[in-house]
This record gives sequence, C-alpha cells and structure tokens, in this order.
Amino acid sequence: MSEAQIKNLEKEFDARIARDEKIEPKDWMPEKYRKTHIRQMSQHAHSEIIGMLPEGNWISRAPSLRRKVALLAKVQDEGGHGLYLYSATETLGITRDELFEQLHSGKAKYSSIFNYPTLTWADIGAIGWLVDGAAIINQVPLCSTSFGPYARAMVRVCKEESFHQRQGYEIMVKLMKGTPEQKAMAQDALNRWWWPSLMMLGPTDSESVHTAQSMKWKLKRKTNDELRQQFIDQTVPQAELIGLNIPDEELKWNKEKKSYDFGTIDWDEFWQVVKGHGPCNKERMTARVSAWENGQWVRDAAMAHAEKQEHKKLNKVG
Ligand code: FAQ
Repeated sequence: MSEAQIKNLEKEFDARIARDEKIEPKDWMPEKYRKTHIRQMSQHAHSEIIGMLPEGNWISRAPSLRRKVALLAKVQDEGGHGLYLYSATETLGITRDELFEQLHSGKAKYSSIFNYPTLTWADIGAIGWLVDGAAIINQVPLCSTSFGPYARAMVRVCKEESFHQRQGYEIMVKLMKGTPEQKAMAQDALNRWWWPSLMMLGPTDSESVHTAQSMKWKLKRKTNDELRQQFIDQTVPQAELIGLNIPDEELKWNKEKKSYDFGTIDWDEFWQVVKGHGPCNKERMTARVSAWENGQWVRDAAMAHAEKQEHKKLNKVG
C-alpha cells in the first residue's frame, strides 16, 4: 500500500472515531491502535484471572454458606470476565497461547492491586467495596470505548461488577455493626487497601505515557486522575456512613471544587509493585504458571478428543 493510500485510510479512520462510530475487528485500523488495544485489553484480562487468586484464598473459609456462595459466584464471574476479554483481544489477530505466554513470561502486566495479601475476612469486604468500586468507575466509561468488542464486553462486565461491589460493601456494613474486634478488622482492611486502590487507577496524568493517545482514539474516555477523583468522591461518604475512617489525614472536602482534596500517593510503592516487587507478585505468578502447567493434560486430552471426532466425521463422509 502506498503512503498516500495509508494517509487516506488514517483520515477516514480518524473521521470515524470523531463520529463516535465503533471500530470492528475486520475494519482497517492503524497498527498502533491495534497494538495499544492488545496491550490494554490483555492486561485487563490477565488482571481478572490473577484477581481470582486473592479472593480464592477465602472461599473455603467464608464465615457462612451464604457468604461462601456469593464469593464463589463472584470469583467465577471474574474468570468469565477474563474469558470475554481474551476472546475480544483475539479478534485483533493474536492467539490465546501468545497472550498467556506474555503473562507467564512477565512481558505483560496485570493490575498492581492483586499483589497484596488477603489477611482477614474483612479483606474480602474491602476488595469488593474498593477494588470492584474502582473497577466500575474505570469500566463504565469503557462501555463507550471505540473498539466494538471491548465496549460490548464491558456492558456485561459492569453489571456483574456492580453486584461485586455491593457484596463487598455489605460485608463491611455487617462488620461495622459487629463487635469491637470486627470493627477493628474492617478498619484495618480499609487502612491496608485504601492507598493501593487509589494506585490501581494508574499513574498521574503527567506520568501516564498512554493517556493522551488513548483519549484521542477514545479507547480511554477519562484520564487516570479524573477516575481517581471520582472514586474518592464516591467512596468517602460510603466510609463515613458506616463509621470507617479513611486513612488520609490530608483528606478534606473542597467546597469550590466540590470534591475532596487528598494526600500524596506513594508512587514509589506503586512502581515497585508494577516491576514485580510487591508483597505477593511471586506467589501470584507461581500459582498462575503452575495452574497452566498442571492443566496441560486436560488441554491435551481435549485436543486428542477433538481430533478423534474430526477423524470419525471424515471417515463417515468418505
Ligand atoms: N497496575 O500510561 P498508563 C478488576 C502500567 S480489573 C499495573 O497510565 P494506561 C476486576 C501501564 O500498563 C483491574 N500496571 O497506562 C476485579 C503502563 O505500562 P505498559 C484491571 C499499571 O493503560 C476486581 C504504565 O503503567 N482493570 O479490578 C497500572 O493508559 C476484583 C503507564 O500507565 C483494567 O485493566 C496498574 N494499576 O492506563 C477482579 C481496566 N496502571 O503497558 C478481581 C482497563 C498503569 O506501557 C477482583 N485498563 N500501569 O507496560 C485501563 O483502564 C488502563 O490500562 C489503566 C492504565 C487505567 C489501568
């Protein structure tokens, strides 16, 4: 293709984005658009799959049958979200095996938040309330992202995240109505998960290498800082309502801005976790890679069965 032809295609592509049209897998798209989507969507998928691990830790120890059923359903949903997202990413011309290889070799990232430990039952409340709360704020704008398969996947994912967030908040409400020990457990979980939840929404806009281009392509509809502010403004009143204290001495309502001012985020900690030095990075990757390796015989058996069926069909036709 000549340079002039590519320029024309790019012009038409930009015009489609400006008209808020969805880009579909077989449409022409700039190579960088395709690659950026593979990066963000696959990282999102990996986060859902790795995100099952911290909560999986509590399924067998949930305090009642009702809590166990709800947690089990939530973790299964996360597996489902990962699968939608892998399928949507595959429409961009990369295979599932390649995506897994990128995760297992450390080439692809997954969300920093899942490298923290779940020490008590209250952590399951904090994850649902804060982590799913932040995920919803991040993902609702993604329902109108420009790439069709990603936008459509997000619609269903957001409905399920909303149940996840309530499941978590309900745990916190119950603990805050409980004994002094239960209240202390809820406060301790908030103290440990608050700052990592703010970090989860990505580096500040001035440090975010992808935001400007992703906003132009309408992949991202809000910047990291906008999402973080929205998350804080929504969550602080929820904490106050049940008597929890946000662990930030600089947190203060700003009348003019009509939103909260907040303290400094420890970006050093964030980058350490992203680079693989968080409290649970090694544990998470070991669990994931060994699940993949231990499941090899299942994949082999499924493939052998599929081949046999294919053989039978061909023999019948023959
Ligand atoms: N962790 O230029 P930006 C969930 C990386 S799903 C690790 O700002 P971007 C559900 C970033 O990749 C949670 N790395 O990047 C659930 C880039 O590095 P790269 C996941 C991070 O993409 C709940 C570099 O830093 N959600 O929670 C993080 O424009 C409960 C520069 O950053 C999504 O993935 C981080 N937190 O903005 C499951 C949503 N932040 O790739 C289980 C979709 C940034 O060049 C239990 N993703 N980095 O090597 C997004 O919206 C965006 O990708 C952002 C980052 C906002 C996460």
